Amino acid sequence: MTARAATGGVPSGSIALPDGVVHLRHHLDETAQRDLVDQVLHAIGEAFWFQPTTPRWNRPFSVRMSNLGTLGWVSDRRGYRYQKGHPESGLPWPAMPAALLELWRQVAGHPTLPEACLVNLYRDTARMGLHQDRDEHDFSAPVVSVSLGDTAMFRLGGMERNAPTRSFPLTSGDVLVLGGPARLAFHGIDRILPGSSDLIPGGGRINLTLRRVSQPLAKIASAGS
Ligand code: MD3
Ligand code: FE
Repeated sequence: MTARAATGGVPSGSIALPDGVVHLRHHLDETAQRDLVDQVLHAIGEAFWFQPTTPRWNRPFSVRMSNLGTLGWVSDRRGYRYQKGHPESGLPWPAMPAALLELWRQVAGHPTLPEACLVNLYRDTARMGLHQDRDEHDFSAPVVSVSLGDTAMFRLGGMERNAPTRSFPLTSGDVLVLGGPARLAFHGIDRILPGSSDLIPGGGRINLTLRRVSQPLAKIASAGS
């Protein structure tokens, strides 16, 4: 699949990286960014943040997390998984703001809607090591990522952990669409540049990742026949 096929009607002027990666620089203007941060922080409130821990060692991530939508990604000593409710309270995740569903429709080039929006909060020294996103049951939909607040140094590799990597900044309002062969690429956040934006109350960076998690019913039915 080419980047263009994976991402639908991407406006010209966007820059194609490795196959399946589209980086829409400053896709959201200042007003759209502020509105989105307001809506997301309001939906999450105080109650829905959690501190994920690593499965093997039960060590806290440096990133704080929450989720919006019908399914949310969680990590604890039992492993990585998607679930319908908050890991401590069991309460269902808040709904995804309409603006995020609209963004997906615009850039994902995929007929279904996202089920999960992982909200990552990076304050000053938070980072995310090189990893693949492979806890979903359907890799045919792209992952759509929205960067808000401080600039992050993003690292993108290949399909194997030891493949060469490249690094480039993600700035507030940038949208990344990762589909086709890039869907399973290794990636991470080396660091953020604290104080590079004042968008997030209390400082730092918020990344939103919109994902399809389950296989469409039609696909399950045809596989079983
Ligand atoms: C490349 N988040 O939550 S978003 C994650 O900025 C995650 O918080 C980072 O990696 C962040 O899993 C990076 C950009 C991104 C998201 C998904 C990808 C890049 C990707 C999936 C495949 C390849
Ligand atoms: Fe990831």
